Amino acid sequence: MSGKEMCRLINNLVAGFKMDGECVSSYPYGNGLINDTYVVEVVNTNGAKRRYIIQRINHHVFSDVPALMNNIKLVTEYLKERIIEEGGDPARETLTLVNSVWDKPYIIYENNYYRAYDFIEDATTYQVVSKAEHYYESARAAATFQRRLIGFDATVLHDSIPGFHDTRKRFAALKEAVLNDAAGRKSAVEKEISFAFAHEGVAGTIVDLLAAGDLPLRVTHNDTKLNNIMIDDATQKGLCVLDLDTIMKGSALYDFGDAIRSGCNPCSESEKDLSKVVFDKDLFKTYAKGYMSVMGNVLTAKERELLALSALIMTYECGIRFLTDYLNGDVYFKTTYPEQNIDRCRGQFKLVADIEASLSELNAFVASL
Ligand code: ADP
Ligand code: GN1
Ligand code: MG
Repeated sequence: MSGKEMCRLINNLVAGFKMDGECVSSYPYGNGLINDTYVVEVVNTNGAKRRYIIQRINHHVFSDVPALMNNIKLVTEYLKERIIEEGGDPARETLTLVNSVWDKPYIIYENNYYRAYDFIEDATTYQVVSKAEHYYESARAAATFQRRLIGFDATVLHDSIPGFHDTRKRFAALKEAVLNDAAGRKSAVEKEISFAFAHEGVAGTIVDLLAAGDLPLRVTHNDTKLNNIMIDDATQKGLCVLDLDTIMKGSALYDFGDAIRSGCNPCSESEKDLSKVVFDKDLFKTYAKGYMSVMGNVLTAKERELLALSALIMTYECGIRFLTDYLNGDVYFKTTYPEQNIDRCRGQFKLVADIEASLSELNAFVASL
């Protein structure tokens, strides 16, 4: 999109949302792999400036955007009540949707869906862990998010991506991608395909226990990677859990495992040099401590027992999703260069191997908490 086109788009969107003022600047923002995020700065008639987030929601990934937005509306309203009860700040500890001038939490404009949020100032989302304390605090924030939603009626939630963390279904999608070889890339990634097939055995673990009723269904976030958790710049505490598109019924293990997958890696997700991609056991322990300090007395014995294994499963699942997308020709995750999805897959598989080698130590640590 040219600068001029973007200006026109953003100006029209600002006029369509109940935003306090005229747009004076806007720019693309963040590192999300799914939606397009922009910051807009507006000035009101008194000259006061404030910022908002505007997002184009990826309607190829989310097939029913109105139902998805209703999930976000219900959950953020519920969270605000809990935060007020706890004496917290409802404007900073969860997202605040900006309604459209037609009183909807989204706008349809030129065949795309857009939503807007108040910009949460003076807080940061990190791409990699720079301080162990941040990671500890991010664990407490993700766990607090789960804890605050314990009383929320999960039956009202729409499944924004059915089977999102059904790892067995993800494996079936990989098998299909291998068969189709749509982008003609299969022969170059035989090693990764073999790794994925050799680990198929873990794919059913969580889903089967959920189906048997041996793990509880909870309201979960399902995308707790590090850059979806804001850390308050002033207090250095976990502040707000962002990116609420995938709130659905699920297992607490999905959120724990995904946070470990993304945080216990000193490198960016696309690091090519695998000698640098090393699973950080100390950070695992830091996160587990933070998470258990909030959720420890809520989790069942089975959930606690599977915390370390869930890290392996979620990392494996993410790896096979990147591999599937690579084979399909990069149709799902955003990429900035052609090999990026396979680089991401290799990074995740390196972490899987590391977690596998340390599993008994990680299990023993969780048991000691
Ligand atoms: P995606 O689904 O594409 O990952 P996110 O909702 O995670 O999109 O947003 C991308 C990034 O934008 C986040 O990682 C965060 O840095 C920033 N962001 C999102 N919402 C807000 C907000 N309300 N205030 C400040 N920053 C935000
Ligand atoms: C996507 O939206 P974002 O960038 O926070 C993806 C996650 C993956 C992650 C990998 C809806 O998360 O499931 O784990 O990329 N979100 C969706 O980085 O598919
Ligand atoms: Mg995100």
